[in-house]
Amino acid sequence: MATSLPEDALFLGFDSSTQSLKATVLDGNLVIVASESIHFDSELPHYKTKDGVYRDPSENGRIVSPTLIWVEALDLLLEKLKSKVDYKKIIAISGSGQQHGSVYWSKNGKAILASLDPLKSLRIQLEDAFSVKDSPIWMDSSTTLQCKEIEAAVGGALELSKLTGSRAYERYTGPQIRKIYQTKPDVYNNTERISLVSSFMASLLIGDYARIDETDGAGMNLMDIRQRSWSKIVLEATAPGLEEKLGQLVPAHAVAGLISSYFVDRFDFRKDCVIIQWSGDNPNSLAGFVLEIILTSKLMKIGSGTSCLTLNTPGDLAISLGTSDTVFGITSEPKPSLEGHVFPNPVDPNCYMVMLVYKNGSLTREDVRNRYAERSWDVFNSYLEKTPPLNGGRLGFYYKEHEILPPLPVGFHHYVLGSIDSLDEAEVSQVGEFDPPAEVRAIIEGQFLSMRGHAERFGMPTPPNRIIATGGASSNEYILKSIANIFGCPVYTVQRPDSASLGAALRAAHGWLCNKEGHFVPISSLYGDKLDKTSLSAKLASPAGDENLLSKYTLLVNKRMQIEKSLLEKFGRG
Ligand code: ADP
Ligand code: XUL
Repeated sequence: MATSLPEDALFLGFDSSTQSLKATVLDGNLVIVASESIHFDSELPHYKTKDGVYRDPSENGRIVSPTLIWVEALDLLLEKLKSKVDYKKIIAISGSGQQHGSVYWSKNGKAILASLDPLKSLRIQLEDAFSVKDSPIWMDSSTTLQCKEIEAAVGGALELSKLTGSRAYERYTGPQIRKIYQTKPDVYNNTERISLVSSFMASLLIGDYARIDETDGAGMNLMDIRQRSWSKIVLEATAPGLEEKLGQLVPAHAVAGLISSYFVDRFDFRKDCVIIQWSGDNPNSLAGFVLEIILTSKLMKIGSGTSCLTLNTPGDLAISLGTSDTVFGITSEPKPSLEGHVFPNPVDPNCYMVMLVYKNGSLTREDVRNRYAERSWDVFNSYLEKTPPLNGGRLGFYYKEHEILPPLPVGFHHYVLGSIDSLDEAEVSQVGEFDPPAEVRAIIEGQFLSMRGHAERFGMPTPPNRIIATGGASSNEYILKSIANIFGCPVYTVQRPDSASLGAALRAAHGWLCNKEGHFVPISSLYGDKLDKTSLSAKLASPAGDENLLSKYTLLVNKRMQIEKSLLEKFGRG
């Protein structure tokens, strides 16, 4: 089908992430024309966040973010972006939010949203709009009790996973809501609506409560993954009267509403600019990933029901190296299990996305860099260069935060293998710290050996056809080289590491097109005859490592998984 995106139109995508709010603007040829960002700690210092969050010292594992920081960042970002972009040309906006985080609207939330004064800032006007000031976010791990209760109520962890796409996870919104209901029942009762970060930001833009989309909604442990509707049994196991507070679900490509008059009057947006449903950050990155696969393979059949870009071997994988590290791919036949997550694919109703998530991503790499590499990525990289692959049998487990996968508490564990020539039989001994260069290699190898081991266990392809890396750390070619060696495939990067706001801009264009046609159209329609014009295709960052090294890493993955098992037996949350 020929594309019908107007040549002179612009599409805006946001990414409300853990550490920043970012924006990417695409033109009608899907070429990036502008980008901008607000870094929370440095540009909104009055909130006193560290890495965009508050770690509560009085409660083990409680991690929240001030809801108003996201509100203030939106005004500020639009002010900054204004000099680069003619807002009158933007015909659709969408966005991405860190997944699982939740916002609790007070009883006057809807009225406040509907009567925003363009002469005043959003922050001043929204100060009384929330029943909970600080939003629980994905880094929180304080709801183990609630997870156990919800799993028990539906017949166990595997049953919950089959129903909702994931077993109960501390950061998931259902357990977080249950905790608020149990510990602060008055606050729960005084909450009119509960939004995800994604639907919250969309609510600001439409001046009304936006619905939750089916993809990000799957990150709550509340949605029936096959029916794509709230599951009565889990709702009941979570909190009373919850369905009313959640509103209805809609597909990610749906229109949330027209832009609110606040933005028309304050920033000069056009009145008919549509807001497409926001979704989670990983699903938005997946939208870019899907288009990348189309671009490379020229496979223009997505959405036909039979040509889902599946995870069958060989397949492509995406790795996002942001605050969290994630690995994800696409499947038509999801098999929810005790590990990993299944979400509806945000740009193809016939497919699903599957994903593994690590909490100890960029911030833990930064911690090792700060302690052993003079706080410098250059020094960190020089250490990676001067240490040999396999690190002389030194293996490290770095959990600066309670980890999601495997579920291990904060702690650092160092091991040395007796020999790297016969890895499968090598003795393992626990040791203290390594020298600084070996520490640097151990964290990088450790993170990606773990990712490979769990990806294989979850049924992801090995070796993958290729990996597309995104997120802040994907700008580091030395890290990408280690990934290519450990996974045994080439690693590609996209033009800009912020794949979530780019994916959101693509989804804005896709949602706009679906709305114009009056029905769902495959995202491949966006490209039509413009395949040669777009600058979005991925570039080779590192070729696959050599076969011999790959087979050694295969043995090392097994060794690491055995050690991990023993750590889980000793310290695991069970
Ligand atoms: P998020 O979207 O989750 O807020 P980003 O994708 O913006 O996060 O990534 C931010 C992270 O990128 C920082 O925490 C930083 O550690 C990491 N990063 C930036 N540059 C480099 C680099 N050269 N090497 C490794 N990591 C980097
Ligand atoms: C996904 C997850 C994180 C957040 C923040 O399940 O918890 O990746 O989306 O990026």
